[in-house]
Amino acid sequence: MSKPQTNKLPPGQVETSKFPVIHSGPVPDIDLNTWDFRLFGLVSEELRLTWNDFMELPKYTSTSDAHCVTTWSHTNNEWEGVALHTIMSLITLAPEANYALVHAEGGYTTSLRVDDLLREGVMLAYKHNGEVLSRDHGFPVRLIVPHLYFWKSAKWVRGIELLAEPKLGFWEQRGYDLYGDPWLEQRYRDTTSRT
Ligand SMILES: Nc1nc2c(c(=O)[nH]1)N[C@H]1C(S)=C(S)[C@@H](COP(=O)(O)O)O[C@H]1N2
Ligand SMILES: [Mo]
Repeated sequence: MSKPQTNKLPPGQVETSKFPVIHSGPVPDIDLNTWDFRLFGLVSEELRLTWNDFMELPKYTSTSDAHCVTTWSHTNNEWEGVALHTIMSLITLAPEANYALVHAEGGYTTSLRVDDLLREGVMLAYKHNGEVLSRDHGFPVRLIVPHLYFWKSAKWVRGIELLAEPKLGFWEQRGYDLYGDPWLEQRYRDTTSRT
């Protein structure tokens, strides 16, 4: 039995049936022959995966809801890709590496904690509802962090930098909350920076 809709959404969110496309800057053109994904910073050895390396990793599927800080939610998204804990298991973190800055095409960044990267449902996704990710939604790969507001789910993701201290990403620098838990409505650090 499915849960009633009313109990499903975090406070202040409204369900939308269409899947909005939101981002700053242009949609990048990606060549899979030159695409790579890197884990760097406070790791014992940097990891670089080519597209072929990435596609050889074990597949992971997870269904989750997306909650944008601007109040729309798009529920029941089936994502297919690679679990982030699979990728993190390929490296050895420095003991002080508790934070991460996610890097995407064109300079978009977002800030996360390493323990949040290892949570259930957190993944690098290349399919949405059975179809290859569209260019607008992040082709070839986007991060999915279902338990935090959707600005953390970087489209066109290219790497993760491991850090000892939190570093603000694109929206966190512009007043969004550092952590962004939708169930606690951690939207903006202060009301004056609301856009
Ligand atoms: N690279 C990149 N990723 C991004 C963004 C962006 O501007 N650039 N915007 C974020 C925000 S604010 C939201 S709500 C979601 C929107 O994802 P969608 O376009 O697939 O709905 O992408 C997130 N990931
Ligand atoms: Mo957003």
